[in-house]
Amino acid sequence: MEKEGVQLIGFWVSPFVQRVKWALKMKGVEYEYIEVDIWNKSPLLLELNPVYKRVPVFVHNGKVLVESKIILEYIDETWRNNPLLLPQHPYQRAMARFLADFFEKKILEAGFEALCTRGERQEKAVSTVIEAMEKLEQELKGKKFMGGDSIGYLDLVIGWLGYKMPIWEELASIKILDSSKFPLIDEWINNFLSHPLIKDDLPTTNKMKDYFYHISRKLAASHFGSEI
Ligand SMILES: N[C@@H](CCC(=O)N[C@@H](CS)C(=O)NCC(=O)O)C(=O)O
Repeated sequence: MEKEGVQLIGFWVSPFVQRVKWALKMKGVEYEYIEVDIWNKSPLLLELNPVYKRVPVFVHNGKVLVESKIILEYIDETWRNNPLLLPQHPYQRAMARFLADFFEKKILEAGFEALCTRGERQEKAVSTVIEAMEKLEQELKGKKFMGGDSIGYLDLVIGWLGYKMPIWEELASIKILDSSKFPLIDEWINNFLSHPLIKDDLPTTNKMKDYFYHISRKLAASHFGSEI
C-alpha cells in the first residue's frame, strides 16, 4: 500500500481496532478505514501483516505498523497535539505499559477464555479476571479516568470492558462486573462510555451478542479444546 495519509485495516468488533479508532479520533487524525473479515483473511491483510495475520494494521504514508498498543504509542508520538495519551514521566509511562499488558492478559484474554470454556477451566479464568479487577479498582482510586482527569492510553486499552464484558457475562453465565465489589470500575465505565469521544460508533449490543455466541462455540472446540 503506497498511499499517502493514514489507513486503518480493521474488523468491526475487535477491541484492538476500536482503541486505535478512539486514539485517532482524540487526536483529530483523518483516516481511511478498511474493513476486512478475520475469518476469511483477505490478500490485503496477509500482505500487510504476514507475521500475525491480525487486525489492526495501521498504515501511515505507506509505512505499516501492527499491534494495537504499539500503534497507540506511535500515534501519540507522531501527533503531539493534545490530548497526550501516555503519561509524560518515564516511570509513569513505564507503569502504564506494564498495566496495559497486565490487564490485556489477565482481564481480556482470561475473560475471553471464560467465555469459551466451562467447568473448572472457566472458574479458573474467572478468578484470574477478578484478581486483576481488584488491581484495576486500586488503580482507579482518586481518579476519574486511568489517565487522571482525562482519557489516556490505559483507558483506551481497557475501554472494551464496559461494553463487551456484560455480553460475555450473559453468554457464559458468569459474574465479573459487580458495582458493590468494584464501585470505582463501575464509575469509570459510566464516565468512559458516556464521554462524547467514545459514546458514538460502538457496535450494537445485539450484533455483538450474536457474534460472540457463535464465535465462542466455534473457538471452544477449535482453540480451547472445550465443549460449550
Ligand atoms: N495483540 C494484538 C491482538 C490483535 C488480535 O488478536 N486481533 C484479532 C481480532 S480481535 C484478529 O485479527 N484475529 C485473527 C486471528 O487471530 O487469526 C493487538 O493488540 O493488535
